[in-house]
Amino acid sequence: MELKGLILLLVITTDAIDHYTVVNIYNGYNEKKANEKDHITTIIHGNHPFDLIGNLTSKLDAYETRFENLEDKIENVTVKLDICEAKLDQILRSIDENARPRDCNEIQNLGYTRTGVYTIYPKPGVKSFQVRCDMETTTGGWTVIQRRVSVSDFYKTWDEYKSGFGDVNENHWLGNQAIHMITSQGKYKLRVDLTSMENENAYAEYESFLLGDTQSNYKLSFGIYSGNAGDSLRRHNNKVFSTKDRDNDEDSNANCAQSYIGAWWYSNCHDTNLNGDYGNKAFGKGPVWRHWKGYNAPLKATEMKIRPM
Ligand SMILES: [Ca+2]
Repeated sequence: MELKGLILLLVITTDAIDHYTVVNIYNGYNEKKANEKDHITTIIHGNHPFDLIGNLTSKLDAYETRFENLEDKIENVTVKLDICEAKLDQILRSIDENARPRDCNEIQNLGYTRTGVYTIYPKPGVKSFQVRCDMETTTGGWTVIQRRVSVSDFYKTWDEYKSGFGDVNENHWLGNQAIHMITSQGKYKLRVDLTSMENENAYAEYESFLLGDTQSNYKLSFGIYSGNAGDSLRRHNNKVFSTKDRDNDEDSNANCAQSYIGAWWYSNCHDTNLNGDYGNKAFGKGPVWRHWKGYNAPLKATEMKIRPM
């Protein structure tokens, strides 16, 4: 009775409160509640902490597999790059070797058949230099180390003989340093071509021709002789180089280089003096080859040349 009376009183007195407002408030409350319920359901059933860990683990597994695959791929690429690098290296080396002949024999092997001046590269890291290549005598491929074909001054100093002098195409000494470098890169033979004032020719060849380094004073060594000029160089085997300003010879009383106006591997002087005074007919002073024309017959032309054995 009392409740009915209250409601009636409310309906009568609160004319301002709309029926629909009450309904809306009620519906809103229900809706909110349902949403919260859904939310809680989602938390409990959909994203349960164990499910989250499971999901993460399987995702990590997948990533691990992908990383492993990537690792394999990188390894494959690395191996392929290594192979490419090795091939490139090989190609570069062969280009290098072909483009950088070490002596006239290698120039000949590249197909050059004309006698003349060429550039050789005897040692990596050492500056290239020009040489005269004799492509005609016997097999060709000779690197000329000494040449005299006309009046020429060969009475030079130690340093000049060390680094070489003259015109590579004409009268010249290639240089003890260069001869040392070339002959220490393989086994070489020496050939000496001689022309007399009467235009006769003779030659001498020596196996295993080698010039030592500067510390050895460019010590000369060689093996078996062959030829028709006679074995005049034999006396100079295992001797060291002397010049007018550097007496390394076996003559304790004099400097053979000064006595015979030359520079050579003198012992107690010589049996041949190819760097002697051009045209000089005095005993042993000219460019002579004792066993062919004797001490008093300076030669018109001389050429010393080397090639691999
Ligand atoms: Ca001496």
